[in-house]
Amino acid sequence: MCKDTPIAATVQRYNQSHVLDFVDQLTQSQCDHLLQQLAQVDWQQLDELIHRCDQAAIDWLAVADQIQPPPAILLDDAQPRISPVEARAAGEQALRAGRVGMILVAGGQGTRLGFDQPKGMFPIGPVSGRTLFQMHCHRLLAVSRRYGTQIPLYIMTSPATDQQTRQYFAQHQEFGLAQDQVSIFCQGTMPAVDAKTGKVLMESKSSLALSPDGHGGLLQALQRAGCLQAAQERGIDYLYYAQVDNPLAQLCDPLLMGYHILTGSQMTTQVVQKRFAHEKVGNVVALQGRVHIIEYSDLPAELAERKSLDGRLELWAGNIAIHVFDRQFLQNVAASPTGLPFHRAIKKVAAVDWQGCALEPAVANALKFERFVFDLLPMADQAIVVEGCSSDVFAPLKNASGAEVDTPEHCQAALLAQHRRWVEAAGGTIAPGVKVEISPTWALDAAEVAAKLSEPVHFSADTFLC
Ligand code: UD2
Repeated sequence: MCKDTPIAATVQRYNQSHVLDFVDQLTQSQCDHLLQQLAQVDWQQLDELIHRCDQAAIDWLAVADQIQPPPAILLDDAQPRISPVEARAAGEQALRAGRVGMILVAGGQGTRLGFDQPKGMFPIGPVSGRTLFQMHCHRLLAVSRRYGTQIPLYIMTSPATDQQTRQYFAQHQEFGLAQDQVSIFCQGTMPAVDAKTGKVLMESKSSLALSPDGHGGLLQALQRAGCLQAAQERGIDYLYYAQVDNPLAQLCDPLLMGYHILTGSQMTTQVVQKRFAHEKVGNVVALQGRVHIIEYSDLPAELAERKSLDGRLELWAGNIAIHVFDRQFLQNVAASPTGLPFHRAIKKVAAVDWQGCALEPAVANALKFERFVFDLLPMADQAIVVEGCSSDVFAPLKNASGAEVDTPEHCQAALLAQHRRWVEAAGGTIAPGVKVEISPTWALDAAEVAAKLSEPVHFSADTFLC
């Protein structure tokens, strides 16, 4: 039944007929499930990826002498080309005019975190226990209220996180956002293939081993879900982008928006000073007049450790995955024939062997294919880089408690430190060891805390201001 279908001829053409080896043992529904998966694969594209060298791979060592730090708008610019006051005003004007939308990528599973639900559902609020999703939604609600507009929120999930994320938002009535303000859409997947033979791996006799196609899958997913068209019809010209795992991300920050607008940038990237040479972040660099991001795993040691005359890292700009896009730029790339290049990664993927027996690989056995959103940077004719203050914009949640960096404890400490700074700057005091957590719906920034704390307040017990 499955073997005499058009897909059988296609998989045969690409020497992948083994995917149908078990069909005689499948029920009709299992067969339909497998056929549906096979029909969604772009077999020509996959064949090219298997047999051609990595499209996205640049030999960074070969161009090392051309790689420089990116031209950036720095925090300590004595004579900035664009005044922060002007930039903030331009960003606020765009927000008030309803020209800004928000993209949150939340397809990653919390594998490194040891959390078996979507990472956005991880409770991180130091006093409140609010989840990452709640914190981002409260911030967006606060920004929307401040500028008198409904900022649309586009949340990208993956097959592993989609259903639970939708249920979570429905259960919590979108955390106070309007229902039509939140669009949840699922990213695409790519088959994993055997690293030695190039054969597509089967997760079971009736299912391919599919993986999310990377956060760069955002473009096709936005396009497929109609979100780019809907954003255009809604008058959205700019799309702010952040990862769900960073609760310090200043969503829709008017200052960053303003720099993006006043420079005519198509893609703007917020960076922070790297903490050390081999920090696990992308490195934002300039190469032949374009901005690129070299992932930490691809950065040659000599480049990572290169120092400037003042002794600081020459490649200082760490990618914190906060971007601002021109909506039109995304539409142009999404409409282009090739779109973003695929990166190949060799990873462990559980599969079944030719007899259908489960294989638990002891070593990395498979090639996975992912797109990275930051590959949009070199495609932008005009891209700018803006430095942010790490303690105010970056505290990613990556690892389980006990790891050296980016654990829930690190994240919570950064949140509490920021709120402590805001309270003390407003003349308040917090007893040592006492936790004060501030919801964005109570105060979005230091200025709003100062306005709220009209007289000095002393906090002697853990407090959640909301
Ligand atoms: C990412 C960046 C790194 C730095 C760091 C900052 C890459 C490859 N590296 O490292 O340069 O900016 O973040 O925290 O991006 N995601 C999806 N779908 C996918 C894959 C990822 O939605 O298919 C989301 C995921 O939910 C997470 C984010 O993208 O929020 C980053 O995912 P990652 O774990 O692949 O990248 P990471 O954290 O190692």
